Amino acid sequence: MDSFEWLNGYTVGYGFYHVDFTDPNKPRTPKLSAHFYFQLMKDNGFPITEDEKMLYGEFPQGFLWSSATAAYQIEGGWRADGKSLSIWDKFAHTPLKIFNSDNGDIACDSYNKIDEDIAILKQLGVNHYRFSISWTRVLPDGTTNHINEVGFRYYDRLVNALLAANIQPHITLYHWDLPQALQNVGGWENDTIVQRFRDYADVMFSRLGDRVKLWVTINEPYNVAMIGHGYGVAAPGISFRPGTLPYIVAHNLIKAHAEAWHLYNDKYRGRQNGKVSITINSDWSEPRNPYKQEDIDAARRIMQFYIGWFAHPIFNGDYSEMMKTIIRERSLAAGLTKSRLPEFTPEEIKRIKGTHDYFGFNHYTTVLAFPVDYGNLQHYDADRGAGTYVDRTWLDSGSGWLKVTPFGLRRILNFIKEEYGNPTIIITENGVSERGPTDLKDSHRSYYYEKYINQVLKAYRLDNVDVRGYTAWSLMDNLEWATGFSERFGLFYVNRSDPNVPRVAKESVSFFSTIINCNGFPDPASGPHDCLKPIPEGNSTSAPENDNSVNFLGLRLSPEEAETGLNTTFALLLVAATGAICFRCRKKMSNSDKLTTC
Ligand code: PNW
Repeated sequence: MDSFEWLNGYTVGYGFYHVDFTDPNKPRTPKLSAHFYFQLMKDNGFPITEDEKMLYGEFPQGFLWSSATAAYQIEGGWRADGKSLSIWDKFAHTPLKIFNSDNGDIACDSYNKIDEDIAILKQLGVNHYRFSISWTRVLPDGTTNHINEVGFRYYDRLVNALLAANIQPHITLYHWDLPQALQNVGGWENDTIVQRFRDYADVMFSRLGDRVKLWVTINEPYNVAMIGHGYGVAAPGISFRPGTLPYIVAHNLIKAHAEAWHLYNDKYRGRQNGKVSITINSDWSEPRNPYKQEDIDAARRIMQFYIGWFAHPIFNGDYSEMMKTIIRERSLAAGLTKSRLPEFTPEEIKRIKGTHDYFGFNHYTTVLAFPVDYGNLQHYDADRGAGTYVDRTWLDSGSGWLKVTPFGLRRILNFIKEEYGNPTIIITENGVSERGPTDLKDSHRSYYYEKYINQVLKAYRLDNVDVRGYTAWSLMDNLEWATGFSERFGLFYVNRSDPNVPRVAKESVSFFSTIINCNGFPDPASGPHDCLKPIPEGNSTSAPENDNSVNFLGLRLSPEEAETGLNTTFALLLVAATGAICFRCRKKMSNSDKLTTC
């Protein structure tokens, strides 16, 4: 237990038990390490845990393998061909907002590099590609008053090129780059945004929906509401009403998503037969001390205020009772006349509930939760009443907020299954960053993907979570928002000092593409497995579910090509084999081997 530590007195505690020296009874409370040591003694050592064990096995047929990017982070061409400015163009050109004064003016120049981007997707072997549309490239003033045909053509060509490469597009309509013209009239705070977003979605569904079957309306509404309008470290950079504005913004984001989904459902689904949903991000939150009820409650509050803020209205109907009660009580206690959390009308609750065709989910890391009392501070963080920290033994990444915690992914997938009615889940982002000098030997990324994807496999096979797809963030190094180009999430390195902005594979590319090629983790005990062999560049064998191509000698061919190939090879084989068989059999027979080996 903590005790008198010589020259340091009672300021330093070495104990498994905390001792409260201010209390005359000197009560002892176990620290987490006491539980750990207890377990160690019980196990008499360090047996490998369930979390750490590797599970061998495959994902279901037709599993969606993808990689993701977002328009502002990769496209560049910030004023090309009639594109107007978004809130991120403005934010990035405001001094001191972005690390190193980086901006997305050129970024990875993807606006001029469709062929290069398709080439690296093929090299990776994905069957889907998730990217987003720059709203101001298509609708410069944010409204349908003027459609910028030249800007639209970029996406039209990109979609066609993807399909020609047998890669299905997965399009995000809103990945944070709101037209500045709409921000000038209040942006997400003004509820006219709901109709504006619906109009924009209408243009995109009508023009691309014949070829695009997977849509995300809004990426990470939590970040838009909280990081953009609460903490203010993302565009539009507002932070002076953290107790009200994020809730108003979130309310409009949810309504905008629901209207876009209904529009698709009513007007396009019959003809286009695609799937539309929202992508919600969340960390997994563990209690700091799993034996302490206050910490368990704090971890629960974090989940309800993070993933639940958006998932509850869309999957279960309305905000959770927890959010409604806490925010109402804290608002009234501060002398306000009503809750700072806006209310949905009964009609709105009904209209929003069920507006999903799958659960789009972004996940990176886990936090440890403990309760914090902020008095009557009117702030989202104070409403949540919890603080977070991380275990210092967790592996680091290039981003301060991201620790390598694979176990959390399986737990949060199970949480989604239990809490939101066992939805079909598509993981729309997961990945890890590095910073510092360029190093193509990114073993930390291969490690991250192996461990996280294996947890997805456990969720699917052992827990019956209906997970149908996995998307790696990101295809290439890109503008990591306020931290600029300093934090790099890419599978491909992008050399931005070369005018051609070439993409160069990091080592994790072949690692990830092998997982895709094997559709999981084949058991070495039943090997050797062909899928583990290195894939020749640009010769991926993965194919989407609805693709009618066939695997012929490790190549993806159309049935016609395969038939021609088969006939030719058969003829060649006949000629070659006649001699070879006779030769081998003669040889073996003379060695008195069994004939069956021939
Ligand atoms: C997501 N956090 O953002 C975004 O969808 C991507 O555009 C981004 O590049 C990627 O994750 C990596 O950051 C996040 O601080 C940004 O917890 C920040 C956080 C989480 C997600």
